[in-house]
Amino acid sequence: MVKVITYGTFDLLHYGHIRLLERAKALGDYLIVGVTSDDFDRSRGKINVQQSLMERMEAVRATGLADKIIVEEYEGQKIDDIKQYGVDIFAIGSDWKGKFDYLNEFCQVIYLPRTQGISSSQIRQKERQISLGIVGSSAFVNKLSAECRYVNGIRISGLYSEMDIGPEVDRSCFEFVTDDYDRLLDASDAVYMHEYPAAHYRLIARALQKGKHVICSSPVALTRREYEELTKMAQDNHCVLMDGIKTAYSTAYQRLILLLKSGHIGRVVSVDATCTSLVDVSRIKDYGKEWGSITDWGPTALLPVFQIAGTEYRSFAITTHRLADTSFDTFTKIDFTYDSLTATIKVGNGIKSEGEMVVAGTLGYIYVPAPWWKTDYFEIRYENQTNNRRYFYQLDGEGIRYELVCFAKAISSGSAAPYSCIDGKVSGQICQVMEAYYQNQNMKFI
Ligand code: C2G
Repeated sequence: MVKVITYGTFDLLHYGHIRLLERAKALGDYLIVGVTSDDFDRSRGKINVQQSLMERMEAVRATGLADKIIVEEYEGQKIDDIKQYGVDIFAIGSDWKGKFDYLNEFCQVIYLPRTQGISSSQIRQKERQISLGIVGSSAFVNKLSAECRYVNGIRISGLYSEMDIGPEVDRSCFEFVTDDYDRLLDASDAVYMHEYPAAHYRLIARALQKGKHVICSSPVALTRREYEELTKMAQDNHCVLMDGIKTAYSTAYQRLILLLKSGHIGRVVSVDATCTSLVDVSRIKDYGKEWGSITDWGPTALLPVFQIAGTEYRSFAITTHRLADTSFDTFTKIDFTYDSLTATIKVGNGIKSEGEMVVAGTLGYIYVPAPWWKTDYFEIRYENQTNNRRYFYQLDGEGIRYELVCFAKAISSGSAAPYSCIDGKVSGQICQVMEAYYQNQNMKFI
């Protein structure tokens, strides 16, 4: 019996895929099809895949051409599979010509001509493009427009800000730059909000009232009540409102949360997260329009606290240092006490510290080195060091790219919940901490 193997993502299965499978099958008597896992696709930069692994496997099964379907999960798996299943022929489309010659050592390699005129990318692009307006004035805007290029279905429209748009912003990425917010909204289906936090509520409310979807660099609002109003407004207007914390979308961070939930370090007893950056505080002019430590870094540092320890803390205490006569905090520390664990965040804009995260448990601890909020790597460490484990994952575009993919999918499906990596409870609690901070609750000044 001649065994043939082929691999692919098979997203939105089309005529080109089916022809490939038919020809591969005709090369032998038994066809094995390896369908790539979501993680493997992500790690090789394929982030726009629309269907889940289960859906893609089901589509391949429904062709009736595969005698066996397996999942392709890691680099180098092809050699293992060929040996394990006693494969005689490896077949793949001619777009891969030469790339798999190294498999000749294990079986015959055949490149089959690719079917012209059809591809998953074309099918995906035919879906309606989301026109995304950007609100912001800092260099982050450049990162955002660069990342949008990797995301199918999103096209950037204009740029608007209430602040001075600095020379560091590349205006050529936008169709237009305007000081008229309504013009931006009218030209867009959705907006990415990266404006100073005190403006969020007003600007988001206006966008939602006009039926525009919003993703906002956290915090979404500066009080719990405002956050809840915006959530309700989004529901009433059938709009997606997503909290933008890029760390939540990084694979390493997501795996870390799953490992914790499956008890790898026992019961969690403490979460400590530090995020700082050096900014030139002497340049801060308009204090009401700044991202202080608490608004700039607070949401990122609070993310693991609320996702790991939950949002039901018993008490909290804030220690902060503000620039004289301003509400701009250069450093803030918040301690949370829960029934059976403790959590601390330290954030700074204008000071520098080690930006690491440690989650301690009854069996061991998780250590994420600086800068933990954009890490591709973490360790689980135990008393007996020989049991330590290291985890590496691909991180492209600091997580912004994945965040945008999820936002686009949420808009197409009409619901944020299945795609947002941040629960509404966590976003609401972040806004509540902002409120506590600006009301000087449980606050000590240093
Ligand atoms: N294909 C084709 N004609 C097309 C489109 C795709 O013959 N118009 C072939 C591809 O060459 C590939 C298979 O169909 O052999 C699956 O294509 P994709 O789903 O795009 O998967 P791909 O990214 O090529 O994955 O490690 C190798 C990968 O697993 C192959």
